[in-house]
Amino acid sequence: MFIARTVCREEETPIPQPGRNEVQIRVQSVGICGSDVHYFVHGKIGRFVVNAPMILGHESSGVVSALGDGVTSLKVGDRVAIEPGVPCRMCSFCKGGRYNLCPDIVFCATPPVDGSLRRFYCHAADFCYKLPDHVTLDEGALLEPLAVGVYACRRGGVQLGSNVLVLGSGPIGLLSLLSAKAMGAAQIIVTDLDQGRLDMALNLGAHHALRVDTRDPEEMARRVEEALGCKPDVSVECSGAAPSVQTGIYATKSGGALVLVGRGPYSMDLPIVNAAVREVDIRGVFRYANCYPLALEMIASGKVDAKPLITHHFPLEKTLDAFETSRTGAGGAIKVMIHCDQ
Ligand code: NAD
Ligand code: 572
Ligand code: ZN
Repeated sequence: MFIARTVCREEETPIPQPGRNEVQIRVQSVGICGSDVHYFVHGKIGRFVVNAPMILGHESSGVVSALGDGVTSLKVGDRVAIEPGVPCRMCSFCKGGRYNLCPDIVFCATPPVDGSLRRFYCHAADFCYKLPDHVTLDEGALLEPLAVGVYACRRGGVQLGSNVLVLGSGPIGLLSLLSAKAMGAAQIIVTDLDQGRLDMALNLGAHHALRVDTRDPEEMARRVEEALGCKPDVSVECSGAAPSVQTGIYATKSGGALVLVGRGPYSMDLPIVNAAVREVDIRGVFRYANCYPLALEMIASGKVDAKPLITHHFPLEKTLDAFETSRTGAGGAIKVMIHCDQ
């Protein structure tokens, strides 16, 4: 039997020194992700079990404070966003450009790998992205979940004129919405159980918002079609709830795509024949690859304003309060940001 015995503690550790091709970063902003909260509360996600003390945090930005041997792309003082997964660079997935599928990827705050919720952290220089002066460190941290949204839209083939359904309006659904808008979607409709999250989606530019008040996925799909005036070309599932995935299948236009971002039960009952006979492609999403540059460009150009997602700020010393706020959603919390250098 697994018994979660989670404790949170502040610990003094030696300041890490950068290895070859690494930079040392004075960490500034760290967003709390649902997975951080899940590891904290439950001590595991699927087969990834926290068996030893682990530093959380993978949505981070900071200022370069030292260079390891061989680093020429960055200098001390550069403000950077940190892409948290560093792959092996050698396997067929890495060489084929799908490095998110690298079996040897080292990803921050996925056990047993420590994350970046700390004052100093060392990372591969080529997975750090220099921020232009007008892009804030908070926005730098938001590039991580935005990269998930960008990748989800790419996997779904969102393009100019697409009609898009986003199921679930948490941070990932909202950033998928913003990505789809930036990629030229014509109409975007969102769903959620929570009216506060739907209101946020409407403020961010969703054209329609549907509150899920029935467990009948075919009824939800009918409401989506009625609101849009057609079935969506692309559906991006960002809740992981089985009824929502079912809605995604029924709602998507024949020949369209349903992208599975949300993580729910390992196995679920789905109307798979409905998808098959209407050639609705069901596509998985595992984090992202090659999406930081576009996510940064979207922010730097002003095409995407993700700042309204940040609802709460805490200093590092108040990390426990920050996690509690994120866990409970108190005060309408969406993205909670921790500041490590205040
Ligand atoms: P979140 O829990 O904040 O948001 C999920 C939202 O879905 C909530 O607002 C909730 O009210 C809503 N929801 C729940 N049941 C619903 C239903 N039946 N219909 C519609 N909406 C419903 O989580 P998040 O941080 O936005 O992440 C979303 C999901 O994406 C999580 O499952 C997370 O694990 C997953 N995720 C996956 C990847 C990946 O690589 N595939 C990356 C990041 C996050
Ligand atoms: O930002 C990366 C990220 N990935 C998430 C969730 C939250 N944030 N994923 C869902 C969980 N999986 S996993 O494979 N795993 C625990 C490693 O089940 C990774 C992607
Ligand atoms: Zn995450």
